[in-house]
Amino acid sequence: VFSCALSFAGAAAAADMTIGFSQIGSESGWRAAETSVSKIEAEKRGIDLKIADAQQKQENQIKAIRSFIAQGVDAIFVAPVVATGWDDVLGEAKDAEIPVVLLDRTIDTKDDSLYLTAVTSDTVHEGAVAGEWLAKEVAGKDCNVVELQGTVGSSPAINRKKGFDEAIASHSNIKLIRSQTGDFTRTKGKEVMESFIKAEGGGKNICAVYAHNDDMQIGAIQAIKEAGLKPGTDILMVSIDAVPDIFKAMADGEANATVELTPNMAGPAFDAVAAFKADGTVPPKWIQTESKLYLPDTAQAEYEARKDLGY
Ligand code: GYE
Repeated sequence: VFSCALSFAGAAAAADMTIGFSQIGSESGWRAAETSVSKIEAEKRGIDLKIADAQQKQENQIKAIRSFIAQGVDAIFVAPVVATGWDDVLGEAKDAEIPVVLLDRTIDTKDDSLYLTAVTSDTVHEGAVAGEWLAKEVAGKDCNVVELQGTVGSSPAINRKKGFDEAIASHSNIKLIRSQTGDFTRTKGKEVMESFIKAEGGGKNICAVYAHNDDMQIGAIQAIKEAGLKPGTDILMVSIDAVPDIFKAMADGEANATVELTPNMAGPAFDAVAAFKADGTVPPKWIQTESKLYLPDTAQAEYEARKDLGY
């Protein structure tokens, strides 16, 4: 009876809430899906969701948060483009007694009272899953890896690098020979991969590509094919996000592994805020989402399951 009353109270509290969402932009298919899923989840709960697109600029996110504070919204969601520089503006939200929830990325702060909870995956673990998959796949054979990093200074880029580095550290046959940011976009991912290919004997010296997201990996696949090589066989391809197009590439034999990142971060965030508003239920500081490894054997089914989710 208690949990039913709680969810009923939570639902009632949600129905008349207005929430401001400072979204990074639409740098990747995954981000576009997060935005479309957050609208669906808000609709389900009768929440008025106001989304501000920052075009990947922190100053635009800070402006949007200040505008949400001025509007007196019930809560503020932030997907922080970079990890630093949030204490002042989140302090202003705290002074206005507006709860803040972090989505899909975290911030560097000494004061975790600046946010109610963070709904994210374990991005260090994601990097480790990718590294462990590669180590198993090459089974002791020498392998030169190149890395396409996410947005400089963002928590997923920092953590996915950390996790991968730690996972391959005990495998002396795997060497990370080049690493550069592709800013989580297909265009930059392709450009950087083209430069890696040029610098590494036309790509012959490259055994694998580890990309911090599938969108950069899809750009890398195009670059590798244009260089006359076969991604997925000449060069192993492992990345993160589990977007439909990486499953298409897998089904075509052009990618080998991806790690799940659900686009539904907003659903749990809405529920945490509603419960907090209804009766002060304080959520855990971290609501963790799953990071499952996907391989080509289920690619077609996973593509079908995701293709209409707004990626
Ligand atoms: O992997 C990428 C997006 O913050 C974890 O941001 C998220 C990342 C995701 O650009 O596609």
